[in-house]
Amino acid sequence: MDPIPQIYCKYSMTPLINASGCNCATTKMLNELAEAPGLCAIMTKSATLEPRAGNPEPRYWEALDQSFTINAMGLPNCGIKYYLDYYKRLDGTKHSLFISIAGLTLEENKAMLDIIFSQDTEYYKYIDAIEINLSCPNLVGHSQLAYDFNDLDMYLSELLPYIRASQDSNSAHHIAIGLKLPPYFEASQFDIITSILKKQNETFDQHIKFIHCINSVPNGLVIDPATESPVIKPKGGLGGLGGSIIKPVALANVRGFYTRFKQAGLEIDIIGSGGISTGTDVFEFILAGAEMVSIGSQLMLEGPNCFDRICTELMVIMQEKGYITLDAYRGKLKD
Ligand code: RRO
Repeated sequence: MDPIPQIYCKYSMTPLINASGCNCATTKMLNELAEAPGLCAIMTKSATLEPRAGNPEPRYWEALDQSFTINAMGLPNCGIKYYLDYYKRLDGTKHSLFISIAGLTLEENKAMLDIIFSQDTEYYKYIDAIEINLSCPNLVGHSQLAYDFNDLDMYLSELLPYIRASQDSNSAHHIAIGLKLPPYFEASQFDIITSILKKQNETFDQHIKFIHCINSVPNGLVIDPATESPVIKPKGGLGGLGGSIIKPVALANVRGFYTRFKQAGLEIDIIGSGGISTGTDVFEFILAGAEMVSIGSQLMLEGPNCFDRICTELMVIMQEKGYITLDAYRGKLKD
């Protein structure tokens, strides 16, 4: 089985998935994704054990020129069972089904995994991948685990064997396990994360199959000069930035990990995310080394029709360049 489950989609050369948090929190939104052409996989809003209302509004804002978004949603979601029940109802879909989990503690993530792998409900039979979100930037009183390298290492050392044991007891090894990471900026940060992932995968039998990078660029501040106040309410106006302005950071993260994983002999796929709004953007992310790409802000700005348009644009640029498959140019960024 491929590390990231790949299934038939209308444009089999274009592995597009929605970014968690974007148009994927409710049944209505997920249905829109399931019906959207050009999408080969679906991701849920990051789930917690119980439903959460999230931060006070306004908590999301779009720049007039659509060049960026800022959000401090605070993990509003319908609770893990809601999303698992939805996927159970979608049984037989042509999409790969990814569930994102973002427990506020290790124990909460374990409790959600218990539900996923429960013998009673057999939810694990209906999902293809679990993405563990270690990078929510907007939780008051919580820092991002993925920026604290010691804690991250210890956390994974406890969580990965727990998942493996649950998978073993259900023969559910087909479920790919991945991590949603925040943007990193220093070469040393990429080196440390790579060595943590290498150690974890050597210890736990290549258990991490993919990383998804980048989550929004944390703690931006957008001010409305007319009202002389931030455009969003939570956290004194601080929120995660998305959209075109973060694309160079996202590309650098994909490239930074792709080259290091190759050097380290690490077989971990990369889902690229951050500022993708055109087929050319997708082309650049694949060139940098992405296996799949996710669309976040553009999905919010344009709606689920964006996938079809982006796929068509990607096909055009590939035809112009004479590429028939993504593999033909994946990771082959020239010096
Ligand atoms: O809900 C959010 O505020 C949120 C999450 Br969990 C995340 O992972 N990334 C983001 O930009 N917002």
